[in-house]
Amino acid sequence: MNITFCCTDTKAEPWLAGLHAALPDASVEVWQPGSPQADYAVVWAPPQQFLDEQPRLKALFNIGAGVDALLQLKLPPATRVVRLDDAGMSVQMAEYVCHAVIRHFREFDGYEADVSQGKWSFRKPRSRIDFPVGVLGLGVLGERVAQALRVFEFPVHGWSRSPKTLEGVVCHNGPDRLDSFLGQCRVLVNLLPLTPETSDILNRRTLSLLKPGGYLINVARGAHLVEADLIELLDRGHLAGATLDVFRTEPLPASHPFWQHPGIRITPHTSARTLRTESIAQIVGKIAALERGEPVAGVVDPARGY
Ligand code: NDP
Ligand code: OXD
Repeated sequence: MNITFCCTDTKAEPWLAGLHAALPDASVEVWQPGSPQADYAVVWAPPQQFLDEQPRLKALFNIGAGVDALLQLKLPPATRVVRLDDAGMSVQMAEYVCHAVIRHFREFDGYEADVSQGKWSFRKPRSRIDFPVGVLGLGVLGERVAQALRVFEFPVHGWSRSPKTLEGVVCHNGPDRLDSFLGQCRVLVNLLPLTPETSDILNRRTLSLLKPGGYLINVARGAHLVEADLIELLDRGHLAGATLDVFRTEPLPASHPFWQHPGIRITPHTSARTLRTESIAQIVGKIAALERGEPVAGVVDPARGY
């Protein structure tokens, strides 16, 4: 079996060593223009030339959960695209989102500012009933985040395309229910895939529907958010703040207003990192299943966009 590796911005050697250790009989090589046909590919942001030269792949494993960039390319029609299905990301995402929600709810930024000025002062405790959290997207990551927020007893709502039942989570679904879902939330967490339907979904109109003093946490993709609309709603005082991990342009340009905005906390697309060991184990397990003719989780539907 031949496996080709084509991951931009990723150090190849440890991935090749890990794949080779798990599949000693396979040939595992870094792709170069003109490389021979492979059976499977492990990719992140491959060039179009790679896809054009590898038309007979049985599967293309994306070493991330989001496939929006990959689906912009012309893919070999018969090749399955398989994304990472958790592989250690959901616990990281739950940590990140709970941290952001709790930091805002408990006003830890305010305490930090007070302490830095030598002030010992208390703030009135807030009621979590007044902080319903909505999670856009109840997939692998969104469901884990919703469950983690329940542990802290926040009222939790979720929105997905198809109907869901999750214990302790008020589930809404479909475009007709988006506005009523948003109207019931004060904190909004975005965990949608980026597709033609979800692009720009966080905009002046939708974010205005959040309860006054709303808070946005965007951990999915920068192109979900109309950035100027967020700044306007923060400056108008309808939104109290935002934690953003993803941006339309990454790295965030030095001149971007988000860097200096007092209501915005930023991190450099790090909320849930790809973990090499877990990812290799998942890819190797899926190759074995596909070789046995069995179905695997995480197969992308290009028509749906995720
Ligand atoms: P999944 O595919 O498992 O879940 C996607 C969820 O979004 C599903 O619940 C789906 O609904 C819902 N959804 C999709 N389209 C719509 C729509 N038009 N209307 C309503 N709901 C919709 O994805 P993951 O949870 O694994 O990942 C989500 C995203 O998180 C990734 O696509 C990626 O962009 C981002 N991500 C960001 C990371 C970071 O470090 N910042 C790391 C990893 C991922 P249904 O269940 O009905 O299909
Ligand atoms: C992913 C990401 O999609 O890192 O996995 O954003």
